[in-house]
Amino acid sequence: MSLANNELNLHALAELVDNAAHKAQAIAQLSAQGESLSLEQAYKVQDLSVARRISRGEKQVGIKMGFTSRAKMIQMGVEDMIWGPLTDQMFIEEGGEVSLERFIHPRVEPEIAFLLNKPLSGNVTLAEAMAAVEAVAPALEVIDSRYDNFKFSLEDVVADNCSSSGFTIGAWQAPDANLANLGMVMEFDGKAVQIGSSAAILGNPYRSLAAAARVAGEAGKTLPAGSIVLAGASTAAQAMTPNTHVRLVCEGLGVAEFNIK
Ligand code: OOG
Ligand code: MG
Repeated sequence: MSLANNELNLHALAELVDNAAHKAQAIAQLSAQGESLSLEQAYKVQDLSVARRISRGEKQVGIKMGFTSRAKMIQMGVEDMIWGPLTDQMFIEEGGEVSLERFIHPRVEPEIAFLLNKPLSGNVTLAEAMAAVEAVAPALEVIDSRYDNFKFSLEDVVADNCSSSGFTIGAWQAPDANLANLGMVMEFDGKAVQIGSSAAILGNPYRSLAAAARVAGEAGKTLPAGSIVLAGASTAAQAMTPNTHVRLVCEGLGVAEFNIK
């Protein structure tokens, strides 16, 4: 089946990925099903699937950037930065518990989160991006591709809301720290499983924030004050295992942690 460029098919694909996420049941990659989506169509599917979440009562609380580090691009075999909305349903209380049953084949990755105190949209300088930050925090993101074997094309993963599934945020810090090169160690039960630096995130996580403003602007959107922005993982993601304490220790920013059951 080849994809006709009409709304109806995009709605059907949005329903497909949304149901897969909602029921935690994997589906074949859209590209493997003969659906050749353009990147623009993929973002439209993402938009429509997020609209389904909103209609179920979820609220958008921010956005996440993806593939902002070489480590992630290499792990997943893609070359471009992506982005997608975060909703309140994805929020994992810091130090709380998360059940593997909610997911298909979840992975966790170390991130840095920003909290905005001013709206951001369009082309902004690094200084403007920094001036819009109320607070910064270490964060962990749970990603769970809805596709079989966690395999996808760039368009597939965009349509699947960039694998977004969960996130937890450590204690917010004043944004006065220099974020350009902070050591980031992600531990499972106290043992380091991924080690990196915030420098891996576009050379400086604030660049990811500026990129978030730009892509939001290109999509005709604004990141409102109060938004959370996840800058993207600094290392490869790690498969989640049962009964595990996950902790990110980020130099100068502190920790973010949760328990997998
Ligand atoms: C897509 C999401 C990428 C990141 O931080 O780079 C991402 C995926 O890897 O499944 O969240
Ligand atoms: Mg991520």
